[in-house]
Amino acid sequence: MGFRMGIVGLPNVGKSTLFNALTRTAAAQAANFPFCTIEPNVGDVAVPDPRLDKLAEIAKSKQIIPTRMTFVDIAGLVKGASKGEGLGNQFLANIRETDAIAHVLRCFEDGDVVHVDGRVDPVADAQVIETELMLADLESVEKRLQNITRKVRGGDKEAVDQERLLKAAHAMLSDGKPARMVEVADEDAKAWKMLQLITAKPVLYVCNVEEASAASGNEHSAQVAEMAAAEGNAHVVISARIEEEISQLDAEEQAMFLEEMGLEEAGLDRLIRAGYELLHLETYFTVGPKEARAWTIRQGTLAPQAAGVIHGDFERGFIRAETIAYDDYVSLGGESAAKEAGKMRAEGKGYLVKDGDVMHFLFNT
Ligand SMILES: Nc1nc2c(ncn2[C@@H]2O[C@H](COP(=O)(O)OP(=O)(O)O)[C@@H](O)[C@H]2O)c(=O)[nH]1
Ligand SMILES: [Mg+2]
Repeated sequence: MGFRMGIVGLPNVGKSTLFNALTRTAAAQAANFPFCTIEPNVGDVAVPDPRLDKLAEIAKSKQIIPTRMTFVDIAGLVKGASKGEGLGNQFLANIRETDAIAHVLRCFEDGDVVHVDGRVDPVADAQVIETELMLADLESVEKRLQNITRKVRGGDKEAVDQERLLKAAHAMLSDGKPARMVEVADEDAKAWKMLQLITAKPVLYVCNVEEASAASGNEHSAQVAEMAAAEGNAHVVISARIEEEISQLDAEEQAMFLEEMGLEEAGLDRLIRAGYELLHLETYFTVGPKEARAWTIRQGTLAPQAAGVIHGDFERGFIRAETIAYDDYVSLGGESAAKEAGKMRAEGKGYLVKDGDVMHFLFNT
């Protein structure tokens, strides 16, 4: 189903450095994966998951296929972008198509790299970008409110619902607040998402710090952490420079380098995982001698829809799922042992798939 994360931020904050590191690492890891088409600013990235390696080891799977996320490097966001400055409308269209936003903030001091406003102040930068995005949303909401009036007068039920949501967004945005602060009822969730408001998307702040602060952050990233917490958004601390260097090393060199820098894992792994959490995504696995594979679903997905991620036929002809929890699979040492121990469950259409489930689907064709 393809989850997309848009990388935004002011110019010169390290977006492209980060994007290139992400995709280069992914390309290196993915040498034996067939789908790694990478457009200049769109990259497919494997989601790191040690559980998958563990399952493959137990099942002696020939191939390991991680699940993937897409990152888009969105350039051209500057003050005035909502009025068409910078790349203007083109970048706005790019952002609308994403599921979440990774907002890169410059938290490093470096006299050689010009800051557009001549100072390092990530909280102020965040506000500049957020303001542009809110203005862009406000404009699109106003346009749509105008376009919809005739249908509303005609009594079109869908249009009436849409107008109600647009008005709620309009009130919030006019108040200088992002659309994500609108409380949306469950039954409106779908229509709300269809509005594709940029400031309704969840945000992950990415604090780009200098190399020496990669492990512990600095005073700038601390301010961002405070802001993110107050807003209910997430944040990660990363050094794009370090990630760039790491992306050029092989696995063994990477491990040594990380230890030297006092880091437990590459920042990119943390970033990808944070994106995964932000989007409320979960993973289930299919495991056999041929391949061990991870699949992405949203939290709260039922078994037939989870099966549908593999193939539409699996969902349409769904009969049942044979399921083993990850911990059972690992502690008992594989599928047949789990089955003997009575840990392989037969689950029907109403089963809520859990993160880490090892699944086998039975279906009619
Ligand atoms: N010192 C330092 N420079 C960085 C860091 N990240 C990016 N840069 C530099 O900042 C400049 C702009 O980076 P770029 O990734 O092109 O920024 P973008 O405009 O946001 O895409 C480049 O010269 C990078 O080498 C960092 O962590 N530390
Ligand atoms: Mg760039």
